[in-house]
Amino acid sequence: MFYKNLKDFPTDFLWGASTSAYQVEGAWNEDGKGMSIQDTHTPPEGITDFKIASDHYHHMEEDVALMAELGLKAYRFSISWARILPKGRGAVNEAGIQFYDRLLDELHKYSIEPIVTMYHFDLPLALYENGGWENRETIDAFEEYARILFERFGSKVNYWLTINEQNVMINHPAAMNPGKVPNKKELYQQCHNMFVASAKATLLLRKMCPNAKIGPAPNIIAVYPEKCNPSDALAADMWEAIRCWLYYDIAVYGRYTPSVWSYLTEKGYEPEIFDGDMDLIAKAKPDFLGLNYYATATVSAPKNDGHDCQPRNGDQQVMVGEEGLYRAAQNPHLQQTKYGWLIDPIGLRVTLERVYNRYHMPILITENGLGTHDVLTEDGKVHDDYRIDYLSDHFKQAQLAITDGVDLIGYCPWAFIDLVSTHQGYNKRYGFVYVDRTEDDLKEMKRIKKDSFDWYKKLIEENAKNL
Ligand code: BGP
Repeated sequence: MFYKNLKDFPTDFLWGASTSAYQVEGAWNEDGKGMSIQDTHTPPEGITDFKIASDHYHHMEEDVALMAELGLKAYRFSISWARILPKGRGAVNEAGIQFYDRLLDELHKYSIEPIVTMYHFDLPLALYENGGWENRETIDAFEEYARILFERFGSKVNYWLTINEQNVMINHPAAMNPGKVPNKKELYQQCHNMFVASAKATLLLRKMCPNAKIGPAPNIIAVYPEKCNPSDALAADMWEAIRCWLYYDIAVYGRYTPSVWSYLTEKGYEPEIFDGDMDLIAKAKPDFLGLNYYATATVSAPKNDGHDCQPRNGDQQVMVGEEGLYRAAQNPHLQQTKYGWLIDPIGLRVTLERVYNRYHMPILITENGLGTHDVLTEDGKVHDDYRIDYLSDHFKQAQLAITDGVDLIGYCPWAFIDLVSTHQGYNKRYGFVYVDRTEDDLKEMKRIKKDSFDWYKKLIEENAKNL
């Protein structure tokens, strides 16, 4: 639909930016922090690990001052579970609590709304070694961890996100399982246990911080059938149900998506569900839906020739197929980033529409951005006009979605500052702020505002009036 007049972004719109603990903090073994599974990561030759990252742990005040200069209304970050509970449960690390306390105080000083992810890919190693998410004890550990977060930080946080990209952890498990990659049956048990853990945390928040809001943050993207033949459409529906709807249906409707449950039982992947699990899940309705969006997917009907699965690298945006269900297809209408991620601003509008029409709940975009090489030029600047184009194209589509009637409450591009990519090291940059380091030379980690910083600052000041 084309409009003569677009609706404005709401005046209290949460213009934000995102990071996650293991990708930005560094200080991996300092001040009592325990190890997380990310600390065991051995990257390919020439690519950095997560140990120093952007050293935000030691630059926190400087970084928050930059957020204030950028004019951020909100900052989405994650708390490192192993910094709070070095063994995943049990003794609390007070130094870890103090770090996040100081961070929250700094944010409040500048009236920046914290949006806190409780768990972003960095399961404490001790829990992983005890069976990880397949072991129901991890549900109890998550509830204990949630209790500590709400007790210690509840008075300072209005927005919580339970688990980042649970669907990516299940569908692209290699990066999240340093040992053996689990099979699908094991993965869906992990998945179910995460659903129960999120529900318990949500119910706990209702008791402990009744005014705070909480929601999930899966990676949700629209899918297109490759052609208009009905079998491609059916394959796309199935892909969307398995890859996306399951994660919101559990959160919002408190039940497994029927076609996904049929798929799980048919394949023998269905999880063991304990008495009371589904009641808990049904009671724990979120307040809003977090949504990470980078690119859309395209699928065709399966060919059942043993090649439907086509596994590629562990990159979460690279489509995978599934034997007998759907097959990854190319979309010739879309450009790609240097890293092969499709660029599809209209797909964001399609995604927001589909989500809103299905759930009628406020949506918060918790991630979206362009990962690419940036060049620090001789004038000491980073001229990232390509990032400005990317974000501006996506913001325009978000505004169209608002005009369509979608209740979009905020937009947190990935990322506030350069940080270590989950799969591709430090050269793949996303930030508004450049960090002067390379894969193997940490230099002084100087913070440098990119051109996109000035552009976003103005956009926030004007509430995107001149998009
Ligand atoms: C999302 C993750 C982020 C971040 C982002 C970019 O899936 O939630 O943690 O990594 O993708 O991905 P990458 O770092 O692989 O470029």
